Amino acid sequence: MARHLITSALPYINGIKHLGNMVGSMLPADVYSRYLRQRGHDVLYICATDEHGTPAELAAKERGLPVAEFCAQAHDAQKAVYDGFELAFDHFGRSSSQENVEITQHFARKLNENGFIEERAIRQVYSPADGRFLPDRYVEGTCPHCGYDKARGDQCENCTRVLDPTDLLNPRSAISGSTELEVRETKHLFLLQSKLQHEVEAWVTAHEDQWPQLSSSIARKWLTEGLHDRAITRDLDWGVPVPADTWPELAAEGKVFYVWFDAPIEYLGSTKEWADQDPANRDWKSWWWEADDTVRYTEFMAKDNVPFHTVMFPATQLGVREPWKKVDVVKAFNWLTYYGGKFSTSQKRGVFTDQALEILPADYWRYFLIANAPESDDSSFTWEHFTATVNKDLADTLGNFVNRVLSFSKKRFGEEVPAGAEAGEAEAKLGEQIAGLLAEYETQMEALQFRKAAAALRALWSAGNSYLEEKAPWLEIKTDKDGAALTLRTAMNLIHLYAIVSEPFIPASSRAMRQAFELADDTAAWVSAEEARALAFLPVGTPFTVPPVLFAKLTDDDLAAYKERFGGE
Ligand code: B3M
Ligand code: ZN
Repeated sequence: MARHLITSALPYINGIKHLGNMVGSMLPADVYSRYLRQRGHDVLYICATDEHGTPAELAAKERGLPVAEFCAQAHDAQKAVYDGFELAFDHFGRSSSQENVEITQHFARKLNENGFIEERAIRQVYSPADGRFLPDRYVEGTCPHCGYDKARGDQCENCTRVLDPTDLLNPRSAISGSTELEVRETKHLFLLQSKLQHEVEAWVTAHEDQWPQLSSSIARKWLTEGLHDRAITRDLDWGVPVPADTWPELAAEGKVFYVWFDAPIEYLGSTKEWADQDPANRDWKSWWWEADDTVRYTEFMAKDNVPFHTVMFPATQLGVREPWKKVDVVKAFNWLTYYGGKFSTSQKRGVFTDQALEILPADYWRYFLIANAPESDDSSFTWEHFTATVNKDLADTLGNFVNRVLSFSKKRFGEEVPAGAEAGEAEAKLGEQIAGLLAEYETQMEALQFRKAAAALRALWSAGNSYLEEKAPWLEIKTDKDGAALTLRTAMNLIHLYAIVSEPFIPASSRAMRQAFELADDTAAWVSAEEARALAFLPVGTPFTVPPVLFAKLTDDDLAAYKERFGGE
């Protein structure tokens, strides 16, 4: 038994996430956590909403809410969707928590003591009408190169040239539209990442052989470009305040830390939030303090977050000079596209997680998304592919098997696992095959190869279908009643096996399969290869009930309706 710390990149607070966000960080982490728990490991699965930064402030403003209130509501709204997806977090926290404030401030103080923070004066656009400094992208104006009149202070969307806010002609505030802008000098804290370059490089070198290639190649690219010193404070009303004991002047000016400084620290913060709910029994530091390093830490995220997790946050952790646990494995994902184009929150293109659950239960999505996870490359969501996969794998291969076996057996032998003949050659062959596929599933899951693990699961389901077709108990029963009973009993044992091994992917359907049988010991604990080979989990005479159809078959009308609602092509 090992201790596994698992985190998903923290979903940003400004809105409900789309399916691409789900498959790129939270869902695979949940699948992996569930698998490890079933295998008896001590798992802590942590996530949280990432709540600071300008987009949160602007989203709150758009809704006419104070930002704290907006974030509280938006957190609950996201949490409700994740509950609907059955993401089994040990804790889903908030980066605005007091716990995160304290740990973030502690990190900053330590970095400062160790000579990795410096105060520097910079010149920034100030908007008196808004009463605030404007981040580059919130200054708009006319591009000096192409004349486009909605160019942003960081870049012109029309000619793609990179800009400085002061380059813009007729600049105005993107927030209020005010044109009365000034350039003011202001002080900020800089994290001297350049001083940590070599240490980070050595750390990456020592760890990257455990990472998938996607993660290490991104880390390498960033290291080659070199680590630059970065401003880690902002002039915002909302964020982790700069601690007054260390920087009284900046604190008095109301400076807060930059969102990417405090967000990864919330992995620790959220763990402390979890512990603070039951301090007598939970020790957050035992998961994060490396002194007694028995924890294996796996992070899940989309590829755009990799630089922050493989280079920037490790630099912060190294600079703190305290033995905080660093990541062991960084599992990164490519993009899920919507018909080959980008899923986009701002353009409302694609399928959002709340809408997905309005259409179909979580298991349909969980299975489809993991079976098509953008692991080695981007992968494309289309309604055609989705409905075809649901129909073939879930409705036909799995759902139909369960229903056919249990209904037929009930009709011919009553509502108990039938006795019948002893297992013979066909069952021995099936057992071998099942044991082999189970081993393949385990290998892929442990290697974090989710598509391949899903393929092994699908192969387990198919093996049951082939066995059933081969033995054809509906014919067998005419000549060999005991043989038909054996076939059905074996198939029922497969259903129980499916209930166990499908649990990480489709937890609700797995419960339904498990609860079809009235077993004294109703746990989802994993099965060994020998148990899989024997296919004899269910004592003869175990009562069962036929569960309702596990997966509805999706029709052409359904497909047309989805495409009509969400757009396709
Ligand atoms: N919130 C992901 C994003 O918004 C970002 C992840 C933080 S993980 C510490 O793209
Ligand atoms: Zn331009």
